[in-house]
Amino acid sequence: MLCSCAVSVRNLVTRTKSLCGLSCVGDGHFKLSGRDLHARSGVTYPWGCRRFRVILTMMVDTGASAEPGAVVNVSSEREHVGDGGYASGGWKSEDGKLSYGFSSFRGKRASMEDFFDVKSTIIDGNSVSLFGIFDGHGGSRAAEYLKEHLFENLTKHPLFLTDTKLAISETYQKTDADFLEAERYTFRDDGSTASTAVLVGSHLYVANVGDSRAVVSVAGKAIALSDDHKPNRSDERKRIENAGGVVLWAGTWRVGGVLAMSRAFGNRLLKQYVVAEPEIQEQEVNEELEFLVLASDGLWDVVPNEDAISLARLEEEPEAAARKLTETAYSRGSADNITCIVVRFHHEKMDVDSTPADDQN
Ligand SMILES: *[C@@H]1O[C@H](CO)[C@@H](O)[C@H](O)[C@H]1NC(C)=O
Ligand SMILES: *[C@@H]1O[C@H](CO)[C@@H](O)[C@H](O)[C@H]1NC(C)=O
Ligand SMILES: *[C@@H]1O[C@H](CO)[C@@H](O)[C@H](O)[C@H]1NC(C)=O
Ligand SMILES: CC(=O)N[C@H]1CO[C@H](CO)[C@@H](O)[C@@H]1O
Repeated sequence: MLCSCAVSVRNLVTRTKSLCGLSCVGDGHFKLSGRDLHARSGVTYPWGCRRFRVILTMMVDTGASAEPGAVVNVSSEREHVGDGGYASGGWKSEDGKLSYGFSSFRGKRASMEDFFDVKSTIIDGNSVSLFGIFDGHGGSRAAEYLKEHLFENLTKHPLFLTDTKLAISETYQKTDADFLEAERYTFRDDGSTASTAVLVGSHLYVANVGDSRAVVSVAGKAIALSDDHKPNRSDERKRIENAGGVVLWAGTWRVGGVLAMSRAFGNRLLKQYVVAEPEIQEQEVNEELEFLVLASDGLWDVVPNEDAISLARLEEEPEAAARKLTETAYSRGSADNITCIVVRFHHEKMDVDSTPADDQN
């Protein structure tokens, strides 16, 4: 199953709605949904097909759900990462008000448990964009389930436009219950974080479960829009203890001495204590709001919020910013999965229409 393929693909333009099949044909040559894909000349890279597939699935899905024909970059330019690599891509909204980029780095360990999802759509005349990072633990099933279902179900919630916070909260918890039900007869106990940002018109809702994090740049200043769910947060410890649980030190603070976060999707065995109820913060998208960074703890463990904002600010394109962040986290020694999304808000575009023409300059 793990055939070795030397792969270096750039600028993979795809209109594929979903990834039906990726197969490895030979060095630098594979088939995707029956189409031949050849690695461009340049850097070649030994990637196991199965690993590559995980990353490619995320990317192709994301590119396609954002906009058919979106250009998605798959690149692997790091020479010194053993058999690792990273993937990135970007997209700009039709009205030019929003652009985003993502970057995902496999890290030093064996398998990828980070997933992400981006959707952009119009509901009853309102433009809606959704961004999410799902960092799995104990397996990738919970994170993958969230990617598949969370946003789909959220946008179908009857109160999505009128009471977005309630819709988010209910959908998070119902999706957790659905996942546990779907996994009922397995002997698995996968879990996942979810850090999501939902933009409805000019209102941003950031919801968090677990220790992925959302940070915005407001006039160059880093402001966290989520507070990590760590077991030693005093309110979280209290909640867990009130439910009959314990927080123990085992290398770090852990629920029941096991899990190093206090809320998560999945984690059936700790469910009484480790809930999927999100904390939600709101932010108006005004002139001062420059961009948003969502990332898994692979980034935040080694890159403080302020550094992330000042690094991302150096790059014009959100894809380049996302790549810079994952590269920095890697070079600072992060050994975990690193995935981040950078969303840039373009205010000039809004101004063009509302500012009277000034041709005397
Ligand atoms: C893809 O990568 C190329 C070269 O690295 C870059 O010029 C291009 O802008 C990237 N495309 C997107 C959509 O980010
Ligand atoms: C999501 O949608 C599916 C299919 O429409 C439904 O079965 C499921 O109960 C929904 N889950 C949530 C959390 O709304
Ligand atoms: C929780 O514990 C970690 C060490 O694992 C420490 O760095 C952090 O400051 C603690 N947080 C709180 C809120 O006590
Ligand atoms: C490639 C990589 O870093 N994989 C790791 C992703 O994170 C999970 C959970 O921390 C690890 O189990 C994987 O090995």
